[in-house]
Amino acid sequence: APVGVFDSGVGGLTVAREISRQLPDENIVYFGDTARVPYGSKSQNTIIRFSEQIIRFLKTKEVKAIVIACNTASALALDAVKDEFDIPILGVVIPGARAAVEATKNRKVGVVGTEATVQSGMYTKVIQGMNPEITVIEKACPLFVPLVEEGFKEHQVTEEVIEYYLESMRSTDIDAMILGCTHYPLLRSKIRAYMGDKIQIVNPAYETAMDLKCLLEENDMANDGTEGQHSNYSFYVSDAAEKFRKFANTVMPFDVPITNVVNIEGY
Ligand code: DGN
Repeated sequence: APVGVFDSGVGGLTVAREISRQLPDENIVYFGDTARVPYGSKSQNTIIRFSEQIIRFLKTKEVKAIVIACNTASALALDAVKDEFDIPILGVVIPGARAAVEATKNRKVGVVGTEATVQSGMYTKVIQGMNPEITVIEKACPLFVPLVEEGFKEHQVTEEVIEYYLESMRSTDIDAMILGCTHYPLLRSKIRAYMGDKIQIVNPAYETAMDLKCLLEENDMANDGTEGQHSNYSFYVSDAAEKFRKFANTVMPFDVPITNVVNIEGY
C-alpha cells in the first residue's frame, strides 16, 4: 500500500522528495490542494475541513499512513484529524521541533513559517513541551512562498526579502532555526548565506521522513522491496495540473509525467 502525502500545493513536494530519498521502496500518493492554496492565511476551522476532505480522498487510494507535509495544516489540523481517522497520521511540526531541540546548545531557537503557523504558536508549544527552558523566536515570512512559486529563487528581490524578514532574527543569538514552511527549504542556501554558518538550519522534511520510516517499521508496514515492487508515485491536485507538473519536475528527482485533477470539495 502507498503512503499518502498532502500539502496546500507544491510545497509538500520537498517532503515527498525527502521520503523518496530515505524510503526509496515506498510508493506515494501525493495530493496538492492547488485550488485552495495558500493555507497560510486561512482560519483553523477551514484548514481542518480541507485536511479532512483530503484524508478522505487519500483513503480511497488505500494508503497505509498519511503525512501532512504542510506546516500550516500540521500546526492547525493534526490534533483534530489524528483521532478521527483509523490510520496513522504524521505531521511535520513535531519532527522539526524535536530536531531543533536536539540541535540548540544555547537553548535559543528561531522558527520561520507562514502567518497561520506562527500565529498558532504550535512550534513554540511543541518545543517548550520538550524542553521548557528553550526560548523560541517565531517570525512569519509570507512572501517567501510566492517568491519560490514564481521561480524567483535566484532573484535579487529574494535576497532583499530575506534581509527584510530575517534582519531581526539575525541580530539575536539563536543557534538553531527551523524552516517551518514547506517552501523554505528551496531557499535554504540563500537563507544560510544571510544567517551565517553559526546557526544550524533544521529542515522538518528531512526529520519527517525519518519519523515515517520508524512509524512504518514499528507497525510492520514498511515496503522492503522484496515483493518485486518498485516505487510508484501518483500525483493529484485540485486545480492547475500542468503548472503543478512543471514545478514538480523542478523538485522531484525523476520525471513527473501526469498529474490528475480531483474535485476535492466532493470528499
Ligand atoms: N505548505 C504551506 C506550509 O508549509 O505552511 C505553505 C504554503 C501555504 O499554504 N501558504
